[in-house]
Amino acid sequence: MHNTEYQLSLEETDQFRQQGYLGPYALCSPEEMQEKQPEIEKILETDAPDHKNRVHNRHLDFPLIHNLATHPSIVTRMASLYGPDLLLWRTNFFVKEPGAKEIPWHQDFNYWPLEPPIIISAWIAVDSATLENSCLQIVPGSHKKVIPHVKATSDMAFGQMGDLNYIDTNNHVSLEMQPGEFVLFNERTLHHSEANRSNKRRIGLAVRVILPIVKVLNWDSTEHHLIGIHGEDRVQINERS
Ligand SMILES: O=C(O)CCC(=O)C(=O)O
Repeated sequence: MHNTEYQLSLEETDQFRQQGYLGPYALCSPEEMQEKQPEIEKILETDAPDHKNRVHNRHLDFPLIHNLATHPSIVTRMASLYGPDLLLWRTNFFVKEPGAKEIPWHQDFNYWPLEPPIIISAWIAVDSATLENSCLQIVPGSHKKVIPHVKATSDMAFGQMGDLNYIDTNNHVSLEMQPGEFVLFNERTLHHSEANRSNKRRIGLAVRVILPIVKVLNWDSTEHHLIGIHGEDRVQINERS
């Protein structure tokens, strides 16, 4: 059973429906996350068994990452929003060293092999994330509209970006976070981060969770699999033979 202390209020679930995001909330204290940073740095220096990219799916080989991704502070809140049955699909680190490029405005559903593309993400600050070192920024309410995505310009960190002709970022919110804090957002919430113009590294860990009705069309590797993190999978459409 997950701790009821993390269950969301009606006001919070309503905010998520209206704004497409919630938080920041604390997963652990800044000091506790700072204690974990050296191990996280080591993990990022080792090859991932399941995938050629070191920043992907390290919850599969490191309990520390699994425990962060499945912390009751995250999972109980996700269950308040999406119901009891939740599957962990992916994790990935966003490491932005000084000088790192802008991550363009985008909606996550555009990139992912999921049908239907229903995903709730938690983005956990490993380092402190401030305006100075390119914290996550989102547009409240943007999840109500699907934005076409086009080829990104060469100054961007992604190959595709939301078409700026359809995007109004005037009311964007900067999600500054202490280490150990996280936010929740959904697959259509427009978000981005500026180029890191500071001399401070900024690492975040994104946790992607799906519902059992979501079919995974493409796996990262043969070892990649879903992990039940709350409730049960009554549908089993992703059982791999
Ligand atoms: O870490 C960032 O700057 C971007 C994160 C992001 O795009 C995501 O979590 O989907």
